Amino acid sequence: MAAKTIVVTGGAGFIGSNFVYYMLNKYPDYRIICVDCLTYAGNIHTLRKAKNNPNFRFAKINICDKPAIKALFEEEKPDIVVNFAAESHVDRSITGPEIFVETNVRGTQVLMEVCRELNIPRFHQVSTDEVYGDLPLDRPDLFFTEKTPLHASSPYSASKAGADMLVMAYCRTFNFPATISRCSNNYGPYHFPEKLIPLMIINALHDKPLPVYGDGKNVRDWLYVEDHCRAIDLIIHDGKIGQVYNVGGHNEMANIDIVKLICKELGKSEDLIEFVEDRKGHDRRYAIDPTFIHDELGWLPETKFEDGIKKTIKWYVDNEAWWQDILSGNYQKEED
Ligand code: NAD
Ligand code: TDX
Repeated sequence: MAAKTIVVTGGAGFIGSNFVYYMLNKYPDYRIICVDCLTYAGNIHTLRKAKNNPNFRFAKINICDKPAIKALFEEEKPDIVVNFAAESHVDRSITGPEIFVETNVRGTQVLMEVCRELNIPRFHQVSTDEVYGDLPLDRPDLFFTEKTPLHASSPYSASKAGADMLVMAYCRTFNFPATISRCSNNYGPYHFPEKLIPLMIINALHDKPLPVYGDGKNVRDWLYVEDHCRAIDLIIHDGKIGQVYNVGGHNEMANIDIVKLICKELGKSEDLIEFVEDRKGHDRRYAIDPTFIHDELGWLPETKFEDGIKKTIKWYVDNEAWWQDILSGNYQKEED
């Protein structure tokens, strides 16, 4: 396969950084350019090992900054742009929705506009199953397919749905060469400790309360982050232009069961669990039907939840320096 140059936006965040490492490892002759403006969710230290690789470049740029994006793309002439950059935390979208519209909607539009002006051959939008809204708990037979109508519940998911609509509109109106993936909840290394799994691991390690929203029965469909990276790799190489791909692994778990499992794995008492006020508009259940990506691209998840959660807990135990830096705020200091 001919060597390619790939721009990865949001590559200093959770999934983006995993994708940077996945691609550098799998394609040693590809050039990987990470574009990230390092918001509170971006951590340059996460990319420390990538920075030693001569095929890797980090560019501190906001995806809404069109002149800067255009100058970079003119210089690097990417074959593919993969857009992970986003505000990603639902709770923050409830307390401060504005930045979600700016980054998730306008940022995506800026990237597509520059790609169009420079005839970049391929754009991939990393989206989420949350654009479909939620499913009831008493209908385990229902799943999200690519044909499920968009029905977002939170400002976060509405902003991601807005971006998806723009991508589809660019495909239809301008023959823009894009694909979209809508993935379920990811977990694994480098997950920012405001999200359920890393927050619970770190709080449990500190014997601090484990705040479970509402009744704890909300269900998420968990996918090990490397399986998501592999799906995107397949889509950008073999996917069909204009196509949406749902990505998920039939790993449905209630929040409370995950928290109990983390307590068990770490030898902590379930007495740490505290039921707290529910999230506003809290989606009840997400569940992806991954038949299409399996049939079209042969994708299947490889990591079972029982194994992935053990690996993830071990990673947090072994990499305390990574998350202590986040808790102390040191991670926002520039790399030495
Ligand atoms: P994250 O919050 O961990 O990382 C986001 C990254 O984007 C950070 O490095 C941040 O600095 C960067 N960023 C934010 N605004 C930017 C801007 N204006 N310009 C440049 N960089 C900017 O997010 P994540 O969990 O890794 O999610 C990545 C993508 O995957 C998002 O688009 C998200 O919607 C999607 N997604 C996430 C999940 C999940 O479970 N985490 C599931 C499905 C889809
Ligand atoms: O302290 C908590 N207590 C709790 O009960 C937190 C942070 C969360 N929760 C619940 C809310 C959700 O039902 O756990 C579940 C998972 O919460 P998050 O980790 O915040 O993830 P979620 O809201 O499901 O969204 C995630 O998956 C889809 C990502 O953050 C999104 O970016 C992605 O699109």
